[in-house]
Amino acid sequence: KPTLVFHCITFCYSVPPMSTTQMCCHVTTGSANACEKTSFVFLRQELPVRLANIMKEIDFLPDKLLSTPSLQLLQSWYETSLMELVGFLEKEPDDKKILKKFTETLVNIRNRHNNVVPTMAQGVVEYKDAFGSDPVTNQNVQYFLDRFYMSRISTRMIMNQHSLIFDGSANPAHPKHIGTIDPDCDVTEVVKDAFDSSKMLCEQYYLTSPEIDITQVNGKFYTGLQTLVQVVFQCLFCFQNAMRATVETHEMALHLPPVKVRVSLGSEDLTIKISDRGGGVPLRKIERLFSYMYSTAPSPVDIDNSRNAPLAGFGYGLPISRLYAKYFQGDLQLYSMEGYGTSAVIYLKALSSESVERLPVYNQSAIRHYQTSNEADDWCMPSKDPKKLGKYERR
Ligand code: W6P
Repeated sequence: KPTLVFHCITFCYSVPPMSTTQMCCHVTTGSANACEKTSFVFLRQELPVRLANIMKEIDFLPDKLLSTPSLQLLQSWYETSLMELVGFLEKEPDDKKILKKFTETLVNIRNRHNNVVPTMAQGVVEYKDAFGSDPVTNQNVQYFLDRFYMSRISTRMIMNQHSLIFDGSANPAHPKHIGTIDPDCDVTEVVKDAFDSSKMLCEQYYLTSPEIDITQVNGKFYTGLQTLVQVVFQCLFCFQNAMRATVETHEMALHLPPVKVRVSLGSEDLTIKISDRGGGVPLRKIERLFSYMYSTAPSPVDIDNSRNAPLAGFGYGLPISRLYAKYFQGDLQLYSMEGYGTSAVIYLKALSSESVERLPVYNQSAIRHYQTSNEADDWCMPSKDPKKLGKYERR
C-alpha cells in the first residue's frame, strides 16, 4: 500500500532547504551532461521526500474535509506523482534515455497539479457550506494551507528549475536567466512591468487607472539572485488591490491619486513599498485579507480563469503572495490607515546566500498543531452589544 512507502520516506530523510545560489549551481549547473545527472540523482530523492512530508499532513485534516470529492481527487494526484517519482530510485543515472524520461515525468507531474489551488479551495468551500466556519477552524485551515501551499511552491520551484534548464532550450528572450532565476534582476524594472500588467487589467475593468510614482533608493541594478515569479506575483496582487481601492474610492474625482512605490536596497533587505490612497482597511479586517477560509470566493474553480474575474476580487492572491515572499525568508505586510490608504511592504533578502528556502517540516510539533484544535480562546471577545456607558456613551 502506498501509504507505507510515504511513511518510510518521511522518516528516513530530513528536508534540507536550498538557497537560490544552490538552485543555480548545485542542482542545476551549466550545460554539461554530468550536471543533469547530479540534478536527477538529487531530485529523485528530494521530491518524494517533500511530497511524502506534506501528504502526512494532509492525513491529519478533519475527516469531514478529507472525505470531500475535491480532497479525494487531490490526494490521488499526490499518490500518483509520488509513485512515479519513486519509480526512478533504482534507475541508471548514466542512461540518457532515463534522464529524458525523468524530465518528461516532471513536466507531467507539474501539469497534473496545476489545479491544486482551486481544487483545495473548492474543498474548503464545501466544508464551510456544510459545517460553517468558526475562528478555531479558520486558524487550523490557515495553519495547514500555509504549509501546504509553501510545500507546493517549493516542489514546483525545483521541478521547474530542472525541466527548464535541461529541456535543452534556453529562453530566447532572456538568455541569461537560469531557469526562473535572473542573476541580474533589475527589481525596479520588474516592478514597473508588474504595474503595467495590472494597469491594463484595471483599465479593461474600470476604464481608468491610477499612475505610478516610483522612486529607487541606493543604486539602479540589483545584482543578486531573485526569482522572477516571486517578485512579480507579489507585486501584481498588491498593485491590483491598490488600483481597485484607488478607483473605487475616487469614483467621482477627475484625477486619481498615483500609486507610490519605493524600492530600497539595504545591506540585508530589499524592500518594496506600495502605497495607495484608496481609503484604507480597518485594522479588524486586515487579518481577514490573508485568511483562506474567510476570503474564499464563491466559485473558486474560476480562479484560474482570471480573465473573467474582477480585478483582485478573488481571495487567494494575498495569502499566496505572502507565502512567495516567505519562501525565500522575506515577508509581505500591510499597514493601513482607514479613511486614507494602505501601504503594502514586500521584504526580500538582499543577498542570495540568505535567500534560503523556508520549508515546513513534518514533526511532533506540527502534529501537535493538528491535535490541540479545540482549545478555547484565551482572550475575551468584545461584546457585540456594548455595555451601557450612561452619560459617557458616544453617539
Ligand atoms: C487596499 C487593500 C490592499 C491590499 C493589498 C495591497 C494594497 C491594498 N490597498 O485598499
